[in-house]
Amino acid sequence: SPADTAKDAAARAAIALVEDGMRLGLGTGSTAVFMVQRLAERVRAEGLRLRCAATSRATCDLAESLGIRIEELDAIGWLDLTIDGADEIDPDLNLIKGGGGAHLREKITAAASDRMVVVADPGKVVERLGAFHLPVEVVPFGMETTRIHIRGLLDSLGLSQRPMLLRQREGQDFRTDEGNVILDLSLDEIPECGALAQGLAAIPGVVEHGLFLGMCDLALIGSPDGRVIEMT
Ligand code: DER
Repeated sequence: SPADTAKDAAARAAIALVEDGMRLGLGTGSTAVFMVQRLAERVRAEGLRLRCAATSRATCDLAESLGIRIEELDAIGWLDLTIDGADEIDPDLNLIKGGGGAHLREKITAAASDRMVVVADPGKVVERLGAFHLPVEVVPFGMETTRIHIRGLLDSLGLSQRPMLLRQREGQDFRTDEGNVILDLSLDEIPECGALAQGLAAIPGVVEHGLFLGMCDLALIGSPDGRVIEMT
């Protein structure tokens, strides 16, 4: 499909940045799948020696099935480059992530990297963040009280009455790799990303949110004709 061609083009451009001996963070999601596949091709073809950390069990399983050795992030200690997808990318390279439910490990991994490069198709590029739901990872213990605190924060930011949905998968509450649940906030737009991010981080029971502010260094936007636009 055109979107797949765009994702693969972005993935190939990102993998071209990989140098022998690099310590890499491997992202999660459908675009990251193309990235891992392209990385595996280079590893096989060139015998690249890499140390790779995965941002989800899904990415770990895929990478290992393709012959890429995966290590725990703490075994590597620090990364040169993390390559990951995004749900929304604004002109300042602020992101909404978490569509795949991996944003906690993704943010930890990106924060442990000298450089974060995002790979995406054109549909992810927006003028303002917020049309895509904002995922908030929450500890199940006392979740209803956490929802009350989040509701209070949204009210204080002029985002009252916005839907907040407990993410489901196959009729069950979705559980992250850490065993937490996710509340998806439908905000439409986010006037003050910084205030919302800080407010969410301060709520007991909130583990992580999908706002990645000031973390992305480069976004590679693939297009269906195979070209790639760089956003820096
Ligand atoms: O869950 C995530 O953060 C993913 O990276 C997501 O944001 C992008 O997934 P996609 O490449 O399948 O659109």
